[in-house]
Amino acid sequence: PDLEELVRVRQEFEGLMLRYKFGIDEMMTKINILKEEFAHLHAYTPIEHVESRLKSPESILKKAVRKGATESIDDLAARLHDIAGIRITCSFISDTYRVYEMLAAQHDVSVVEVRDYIKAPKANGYQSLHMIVEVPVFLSATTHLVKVEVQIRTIAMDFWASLEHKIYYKYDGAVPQALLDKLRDAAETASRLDLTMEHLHDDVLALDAENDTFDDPRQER
Ligand code: 0O2
Repeated sequence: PDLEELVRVRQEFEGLMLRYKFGIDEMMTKINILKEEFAHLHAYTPIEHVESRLKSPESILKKAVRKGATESIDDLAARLHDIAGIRITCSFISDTYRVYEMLAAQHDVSVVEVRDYIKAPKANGYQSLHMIVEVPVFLSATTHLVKVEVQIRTIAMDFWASLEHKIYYKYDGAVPQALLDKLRDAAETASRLDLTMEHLHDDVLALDAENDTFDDPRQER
């Protein structure tokens, strides 16, 4: 391609990345509003921690090549759903679904796809609730529906996923079987811990309901 073409493609790509950043900004505002409202209304928030990331151009290109989405920038945007990513960490499994429902219910958020790796964990043990949403971004002259991947998981699932991710990259995908087996075991341990914590939390709520002391938003359902 000639220089003019390169400049044009670069500008188009930068525009695309900016729209994804705005998509993240819109979703982060929504999530932070929910978090703050919970803190204001209740003694308890289902959202522990939120982080966001814009996929790097290098990772976008790698994934685009892997998926064969290299025709055009529009092709890339249509086929890669996780250029804009948000990760929400919750204390309990029930909270992950609660947060999912609160986001899905917003009028300007449309859920494009859901992958429930909590109900059906991946073969390696990975657990998380993924939703791809489309959110409108209003620019000076145009409006864009921007896709954002929201991953919702518990603290235990997040702990497991971040270590697995590091190990995966350290071995460039070729992780020794012994480590894969240990990771699977660790995923089961994390899953058991989640269930134990959920039951414990339910017990505390039940006791508090008897004493009428704890303000539990889940009881409003
Ligand atoms: P990174 O480095 O986080 O950006 P597809 O092949 O398109 O059908 P895709 O796009 O991989 O599926 O979607 P999926 O399965 O919903 O996974 C998207 C993201 O979820 C990944 O992005 C990871 O962030 C996370 N993820 C999925 N599987 C695993 C896993 O086994 N371990 C960990 N640690 N994270 C996982 P990227 O682009 O792969 O990675």
